[in-house]
Amino acid sequence: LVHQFQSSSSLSLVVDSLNLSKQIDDLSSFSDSPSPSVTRILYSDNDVRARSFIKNLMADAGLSIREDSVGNIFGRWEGSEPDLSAVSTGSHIDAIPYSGKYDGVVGVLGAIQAIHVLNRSGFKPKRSLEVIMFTSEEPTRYGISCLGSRLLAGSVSLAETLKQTVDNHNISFLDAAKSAGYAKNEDFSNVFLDDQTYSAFVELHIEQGPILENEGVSIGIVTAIAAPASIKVEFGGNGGHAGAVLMPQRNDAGLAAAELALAVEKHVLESGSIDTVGTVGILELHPGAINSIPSKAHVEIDTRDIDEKRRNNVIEKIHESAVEISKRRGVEILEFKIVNQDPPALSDESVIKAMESATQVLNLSNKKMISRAYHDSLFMARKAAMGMIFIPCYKGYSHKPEEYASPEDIANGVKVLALTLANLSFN
Ligand code: HGY
Ligand code: MN
Ligand code: MN
Ligand code: MN
Repeated sequence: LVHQFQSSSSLSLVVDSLNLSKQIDDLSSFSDSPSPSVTRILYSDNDVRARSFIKNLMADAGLSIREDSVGNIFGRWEGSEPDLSAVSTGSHIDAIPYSGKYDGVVGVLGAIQAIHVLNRSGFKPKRSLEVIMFTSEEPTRYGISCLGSRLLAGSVSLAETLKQTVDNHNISFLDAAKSAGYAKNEDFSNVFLDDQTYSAFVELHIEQGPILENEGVSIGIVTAIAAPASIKVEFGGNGGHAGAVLMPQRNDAGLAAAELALAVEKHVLESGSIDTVGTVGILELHPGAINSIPSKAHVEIDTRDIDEKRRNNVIEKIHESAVEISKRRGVEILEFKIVNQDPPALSDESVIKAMESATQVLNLSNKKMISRAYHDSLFMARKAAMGMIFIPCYKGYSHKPEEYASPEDIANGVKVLALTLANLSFN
């Protein structure tokens, strides 16, 4: 049948766009913030509701479901040769505070829809097909990005640290996972995938950038995913009364943090490449009173680059600046922790070819591009031949309520995914 796909575009791949849009809207209603924003945090009540919503849709698509001990959810369509490594696809449904309803979701609901599309067309897989909903791609609750896929990729250090991890309400990962029905087995190394599980992994995702829309291109074929890193810094000073302590006596932790934020920008701009980015997305002052000199400042830094060495160089410089600022201001560095410093990932040639041929059969314009956002694909690339399919999103907006992808663009992405899965299932 795949050859039929290849040869004639007459074979109609029917995407139920109406239903898919309704599912995207229904899923967005499981949120801790008011519509049109979405906030869905790991193991929260709304996350648990959203998980059962996804499991129902997987069951409805005839997939057999299993969950691992951190809540990665797998929906499997057994192929005619079930002992072969399977072809997998998927993404995440957790949403950072006040974000949108398409980031990640398009790659989970779109993957389930791709299974329906293949079913409707009479396709029968040779290699089994597996849809994965990854637990906690966003770092929101525990500061760990791609927690589920990082574990699947075999991170021994993460399997250990999860047992001591607590969120900033002092709720442990273990307690939160148990409250959502997971972590019955606290040995998280049982989550690790063995190398034969998957032959390929393909993720459908909105671009989270403006290129495809600006250039009027329907499909992005991702060739590489940028190298993300995150750093936590805590400054400590004496604090004190905002009126009584004269300026020469101060060691203001807040000003140290402010200087470090500007230093991040300086080092990133000095890297010599537009591909280096840096963000201070969290800057908290303690005690957070207008008339109290900050005695503590908590800074979280996100820095990325498609060139790992250049990114690591920026991290070095940020550390040097933190030390220089703390000495000059007489402020203590209570913590300087590199939370993650990940290498970039390259898409596999065979998967790129499968995606390209799918766009040709479907007569869709496409372009090769890198992903500046990270994704679960960054870690699945360590366990399978990886590829990503991007669709345009409105003005490139993401991680904010105005995030939007049209039903037509989503349907194009679903069809390219369906054909790519069909192709990979037979090679
Ligand atoms: O931050 C990221 O790149 C991803 O969207 N979580
Ligand atoms: Mn995101
Ligand atoms: Mn995402
Ligand atoms: Mn991502």
